[in-house]
Amino acid sequence: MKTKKNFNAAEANILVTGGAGFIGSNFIRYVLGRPEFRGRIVNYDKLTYAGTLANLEGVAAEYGRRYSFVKGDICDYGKVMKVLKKHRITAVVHFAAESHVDRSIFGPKDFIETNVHGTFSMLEAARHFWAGRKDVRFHHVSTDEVYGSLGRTGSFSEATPYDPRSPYSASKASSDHIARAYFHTYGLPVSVSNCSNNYGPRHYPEKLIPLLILNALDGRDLPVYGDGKNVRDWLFVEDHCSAVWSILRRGRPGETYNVGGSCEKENIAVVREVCRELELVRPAAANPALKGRAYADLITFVKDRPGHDRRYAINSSKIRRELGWKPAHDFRSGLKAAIAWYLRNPRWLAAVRKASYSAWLEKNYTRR
Ligand code: NAD
Ligand code: TDX
Repeated sequence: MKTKKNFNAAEANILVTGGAGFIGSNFIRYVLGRPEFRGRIVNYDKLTYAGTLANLEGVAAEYGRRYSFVKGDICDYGKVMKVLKKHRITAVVHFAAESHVDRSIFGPKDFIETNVHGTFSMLEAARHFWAGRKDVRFHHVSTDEVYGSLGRTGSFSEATPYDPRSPYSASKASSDHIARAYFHTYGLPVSVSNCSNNYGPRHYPEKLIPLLILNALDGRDLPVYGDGKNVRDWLFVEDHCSAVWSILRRGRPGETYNVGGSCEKENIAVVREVCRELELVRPAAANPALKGRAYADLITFVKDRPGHDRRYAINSSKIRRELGWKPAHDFRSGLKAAIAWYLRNPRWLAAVRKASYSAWLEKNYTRR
């Protein structure tokens, strides 16, 4: 009798979409660095404003033919199909997305295009290329924002009904539903993860934590939306990478796993912690850009984000119980590591500063 081969992540040829972005690039480094991983990784990325090959500096030199990069759009079915065939891909880890909520408010079209149509196109390509094989895997990476906004208590479980509020979260919710439909309808071995807010190295500085670090070092305002009491549940990016890797290794197709660090914080508390840590490692008194002010003096309350979700909190007991995953960092150690990384990487900073993220924000957010 012919035995059915099971999917083996350690031997897989993995196509990582969005691998030049924040989490994708950390994931590629994480997996290539795992001693049990003997496969190859192909990074497929369009290199939008959020993607840069600077995030993969040194990877090709270290891993040779086990890592390659292809520039392409996930909406380009023909190109994706060619890459799947050429590299005999056995797993897709789908990170590519438009990821910034504020940008989705000011220009939702790209979010529908990439997050909805692009995910659909990736699923179609995988379905046709794998043609019913079960020893393969499509992992779709998503967000806790699909569940909507919480009140003072409670947390999101995998059973929480979807209630997205921003064009970003609505586009991710839509892509999650399509991904799950491909499992139920076509038997494509799809898994999904919904993760809370990440932070850490290579985070594009339009997002809160890297924006605070870079603005503070430059002596610029630290913009806090609304009353600063919105709550996010923070997870160090490497812990998200280890969660996705444990889903690939031991997770079941058809399942959804919530991922989070049980680390809820009001935004204003995050801002203060960033200022405190910076005062320790790069005191404002010795930073000429501060002109005698403390970092905390830069805190500026600005107009709120429209439809700003009040609170997110993730219940990640399923992945902890079933797959034995747990985060390795708490917020203090993670924030220290993140700040240290930004201070050690001035070339990376110079490259992203050119993208003038602050000008974009200032154009779209006026002060109160
Ligand atoms: P990011 O914006 O830093 O990176 C996105 C990457 O996707 C970039 O390299 C970009 O060039 C690429 N990309 C965008 N459109 C593309 C297209 N049409 N074709 C090919 N490549 C394209 O995003 P991130 O923060 O690394 O997020 C990655 C994924 O994780 C997203 O799906 C996001 O929804 C999800 N997620 C993010 C967080 C977070 O806190 N950042 C939390 C939970 C889930
Ligand atoms: O300048 C700012 N001031 C501010 O108060 C920025 C950029 C943000 N904020 C607030 C808004 C949020 O409450 O800080 C919180 C975090 O904001 P972002 O960093 O923009 O993240 P968020 O909107 O929570 O979404 C992030 O986490 C979930 C990622 O961008 C998403 O891709 C992910 O799905």
